[in-house]
Amino acid sequence: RTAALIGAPVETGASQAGCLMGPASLRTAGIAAAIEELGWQVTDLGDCRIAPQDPSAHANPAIHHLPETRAWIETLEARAFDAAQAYDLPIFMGGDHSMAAGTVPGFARHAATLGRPLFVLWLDAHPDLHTTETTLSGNLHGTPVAYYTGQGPFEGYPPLQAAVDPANICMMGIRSVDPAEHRLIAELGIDVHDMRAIDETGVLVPLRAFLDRVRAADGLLHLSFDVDFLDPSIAPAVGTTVPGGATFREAHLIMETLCDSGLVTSFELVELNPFLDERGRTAQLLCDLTGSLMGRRVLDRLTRSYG
Ligand code: DIR
Ligand code: MN
Ligand code: MN
Ligand code: MN
Repeated sequence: RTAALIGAPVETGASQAGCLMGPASLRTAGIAAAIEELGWQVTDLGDCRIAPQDPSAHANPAIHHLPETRAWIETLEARAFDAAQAYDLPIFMGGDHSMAAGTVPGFARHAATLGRPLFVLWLDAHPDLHTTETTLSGNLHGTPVAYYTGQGPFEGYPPLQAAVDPANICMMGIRSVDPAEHRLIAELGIDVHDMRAIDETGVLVPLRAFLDRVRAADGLLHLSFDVDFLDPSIAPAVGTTVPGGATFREAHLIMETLCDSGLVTSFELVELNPFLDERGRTAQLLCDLTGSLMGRRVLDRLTRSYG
């Protein structure tokens, strides 16, 4: 099986600098070797880049770095589409979450060429469901889900290439939602499992139900992993920490279960800010989680005897 590593040094969607270093930190933590060790054939395609952009104004004065975001979306949409044709598992190393406004539509366009739907598992403290009209912070990493499900208006963004059906999204770990996002969750009927729901049922009940839906629809599955999904006590290197996140074992169990399902066709690690890390600790954890997603197991359980 073939995997591609693609760096997306995007930080213009976040409030503070540092995500630019995310791909370098993941490489330093040994992400390529961790995957190769599991029998994958790994190609590191290097980092994507955009040309310098001229500033532009938007009716919403909070918004910053709109031309850069637009350029990243166009670049990453094309890179995701191409990588999905050429590799079994493209892995985008972010970069703040505004990059998903490019990667997800690129993978959705690829799925459409196969006549199959794209599903998205969104692991995040936030639903990222703002439009350019509703964002209060102006940080465009809060907008990708609204964009790729075809909401609007999105003045200043490129025309959406391929949309994801909101019914094909599952969100887990959510614990910080703005009022406009709350309204959109209800309107679109997105399958959201907030931290209270996870406390009540654990991660496997909603995850298995979602994977059954992906399998039944013969869907492709993209995993978007925001570092702030994790509890800040184990993953401090993110600009928007929110208390009460997923534990070490909850996160590994999700990755292990996804691995067993064989359904994941693309993956992105986003919002790692190495400037905020503690001696590479968060980057190392992300490499280990990637290992669990791609086949690492400490002990092979005797699955058969447990039935
Ligand atoms: C907040 C925070 N909803 C915003 N969003 C973040 O700025 O729109 N997303 N941090 O990852
Ligand atoms: Mn996010
Ligand atoms: Mn987040
Ligand atoms: Mn559900």
